[in-house]
Amino acid sequence: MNSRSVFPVKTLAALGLSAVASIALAQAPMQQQMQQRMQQQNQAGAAMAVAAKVGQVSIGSPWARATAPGAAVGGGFLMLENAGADDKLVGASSPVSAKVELHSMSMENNVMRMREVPAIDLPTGKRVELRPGGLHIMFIDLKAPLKAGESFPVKLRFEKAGEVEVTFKVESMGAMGGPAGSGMHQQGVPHGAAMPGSKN
Ligand SMILES: [Cu+2]
Repeated sequence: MNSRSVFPVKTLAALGLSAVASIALAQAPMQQQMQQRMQQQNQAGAAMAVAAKVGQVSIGSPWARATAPGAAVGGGFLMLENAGADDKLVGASSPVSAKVELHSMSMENNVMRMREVPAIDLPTGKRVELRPGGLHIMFIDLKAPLKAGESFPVKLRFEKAGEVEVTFKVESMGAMGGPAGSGMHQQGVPHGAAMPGSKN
């Protein structure tokens, strides 16, 4: 994954955050490790288990993390592969929550912060991974807790490829997803709030 898809430059500029984000990126070893691992995975070219396809965009391993009783928000993750012309994930909706947003997560002053992004770039021929600690789908104002073992539908909307409904499987609260899940146990970040960064 390249840095452009992790931190869409246009988005950051629009928010007036480019300088802050650049500094945070340079000073965030955790973020660098995650990017290196993602690059390794892409280079390895491991086949993605395709859960759904719309146009030239394939969706792999959609999952969400279980939430505690009373939690207002939950995180959703998946992989996207775009075999067509450049496209973008521009939105999502689901019956499990009042609202669904696309979020990025980054280190700022040694604090993990997440914020809404208007779109997630899907460059042609690239795999983009939404995962804990990085880009993710955020279910806001959950109507009920997400329980491990259950699944629920999410409609994804792409700028060019259009809409597709995908089934998200709910994994345990500590799940990092995928065989290469990092040792970073970071969960339950309140929406719009900050949490301490790595303890090293
Ligand atoms: Cu979020």
